[in-house]
Amino acid sequence: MQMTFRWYGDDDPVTLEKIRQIPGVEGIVTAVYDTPVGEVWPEESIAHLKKEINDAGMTMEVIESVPVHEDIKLGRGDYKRYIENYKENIRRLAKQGVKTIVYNFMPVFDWTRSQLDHELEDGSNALVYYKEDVDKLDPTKLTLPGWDSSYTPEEMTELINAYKELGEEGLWKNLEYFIKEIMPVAVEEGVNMAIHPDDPPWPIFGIPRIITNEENIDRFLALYDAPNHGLTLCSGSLGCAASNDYAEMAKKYTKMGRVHNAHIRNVKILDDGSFEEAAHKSSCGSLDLVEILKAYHDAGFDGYIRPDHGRMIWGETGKPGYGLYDRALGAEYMLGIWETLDKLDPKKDEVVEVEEETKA
Ligand SMILES: [Mn+2]
Repeated sequence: MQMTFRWYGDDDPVTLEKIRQIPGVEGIVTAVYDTPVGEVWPEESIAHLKKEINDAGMTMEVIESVPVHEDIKLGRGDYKRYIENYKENIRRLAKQGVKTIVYNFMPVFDWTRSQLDHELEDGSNALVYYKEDVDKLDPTKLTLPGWDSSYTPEEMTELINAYKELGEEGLWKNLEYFIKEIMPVAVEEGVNMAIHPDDPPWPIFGIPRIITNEENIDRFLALYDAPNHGLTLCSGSLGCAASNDYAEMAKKYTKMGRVHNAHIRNVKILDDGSFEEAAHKSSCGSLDLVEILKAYHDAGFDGYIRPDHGRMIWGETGKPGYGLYDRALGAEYMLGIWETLDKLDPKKDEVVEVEEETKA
């Protein structure tokens, strides 16, 4: 397991110098943010990012995300050119030592929340999703950090209608086409592709969402038979639906060798299915982090892991979900659980004893 931390580049107030002071964080998860979606990332930009990160004493083996253009998801317009560009990005990233690329196949809207600074009982702020509030939102006039805000309300209406018409099966068809195009390149380059589940894992605004539960993840993995075709298993996304048993999924897909990247965070599911993002500690939310990390540990997980979102605490301001302090606490909590699991693992002792006997 390698502990990593997301960093939004030179504009991120959470600097690499600060991240390197979090004990146990070895890798940075980042992306080239100034190239329009669908275009090829300049090699100099990738090399520059890598150099900055390496100079700060950390690795750049995970890229999150190389976004998938809406034309690819809709199978229209310039989708063939965008897929060729995508393949070129895989090649260029592989050349700089990138091992895992995160992407998602969520139509139009990336992660969705009804409020980004909801005050919790302890005075900290967290992102929340209250179903009642989301139902009242007008998706054509809505914008959240990380979303493409370049659409006019008219363009947004057209896009939403196109997805409604495409439907779930149409979206599956376009995902399958995309996977069959890019995976041979990823396999050749030795890169793991790790799809991020939809957040939240249910359809919003009448638009289909498909990477939402075990049945659909099974269907997704069956699209291409190679270990490189895998997952970013995010507890903060899949864990929002009480019907998803995240620890079970972690165990199952790790044993299959398909979890290349794990996003871990707690979430408090409310009675009506709404949810609040919570501190990592098990008692703060609906997920049992010890059970989850034990599932990964016992299945022999050797991929990348990172704290997902964090709350804003101690007066910190900045990018919602991506402050320094609460994510650092999350990383330490997880590393503490992992170290305990390692030390209490009876299998570890067996290995050590065998080694000692061989030496003697
Ligand atoms: Mn995530």
